[in-house]
Amino acid sequence: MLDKDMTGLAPVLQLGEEVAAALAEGRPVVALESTIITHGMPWPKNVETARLVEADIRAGGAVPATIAALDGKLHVGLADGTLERLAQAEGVMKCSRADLAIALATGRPGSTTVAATMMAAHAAGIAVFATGGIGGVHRGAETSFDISADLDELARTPVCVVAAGAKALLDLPKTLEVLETRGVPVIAHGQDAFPAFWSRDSGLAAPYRMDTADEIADLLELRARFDDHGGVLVANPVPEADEIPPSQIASAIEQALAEAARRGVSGKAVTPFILAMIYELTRGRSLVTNIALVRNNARLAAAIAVALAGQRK
Ligand code: PSU
Ligand code: MN
Repeated sequence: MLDKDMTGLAPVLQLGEEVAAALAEGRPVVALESTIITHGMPWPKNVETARLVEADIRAGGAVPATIAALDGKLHVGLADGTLERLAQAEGVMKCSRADLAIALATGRPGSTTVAATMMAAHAAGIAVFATGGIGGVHRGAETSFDISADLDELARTPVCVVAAGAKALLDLPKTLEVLETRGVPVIAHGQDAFPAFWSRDSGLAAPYRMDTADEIADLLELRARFDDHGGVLVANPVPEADEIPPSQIASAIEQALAEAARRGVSGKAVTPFILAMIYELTRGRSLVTNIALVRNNARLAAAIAVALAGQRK
């Protein structure tokens, strides 16, 4: 058994100065993940995007808090030089719930997935988090059992995740089923359909729709009154000008999935492998769309964080 004094995260949490000040004063903060930087995009677009996303959050009136495990500390808010080193580093651990404490205990550099970013954000007192897409139920999960830990984290950790839905390389109907079973409200922003990352419409209806950041903030405020309430998924469609219609991305997805299966790619390596292959197959177009949708999510997350901070005054 651990001594009770050993159980708090405070000794390993390292808040950036700006983040610490904003949290202390009740000003809006938006958490950002780092797996998208280390495993989701190629250098140097990854660091360029991370900087643009941080700037978008600032322009929206909130403070960005990019999260990563470095030198045994859980950093919440990275200095620009640290962000750049992380973006170029080799051998960074992709940390989901199972891995985060291992990275911290061993001192290895670790980037955080949606699941681990939610854990860190909650520990730091941050209620809103922007990312690209969440992990979900993989196609063939009925035999592989490959279901992202992001879904369980959404069920248990009270953080609002703003994402462009989930990728069509996942099994989206099963992903929505699991979210419902685990009690996660899924809200499409500004449309009825659940978005599919590069495409605005997955062909599936989202369970709920809300059109403004204020409405979403009201929901978060009310939900927080229940004990053991978990997270909320806000599914924000990619802007029309940047979308890749389903018909144009489908063959790249099929080819990437087939190649992953042929090479026996499994576990944590699946999502990064498929993303990199789709980037090649679309000759970079998937990345342009990915950048646009993350920035769009950052703007909405900032607006939600601002509305939430206004309510709590
Ligand atoms: N989707 C993306 N880009 C990403 C990821 C998902 O478009 O970089 C990352 C996120 O960090 C997400 C993780 O939490 O992949 C899910 O991985 P897994 O399926 O292994 O849980
Ligand atoms: Mn998986």
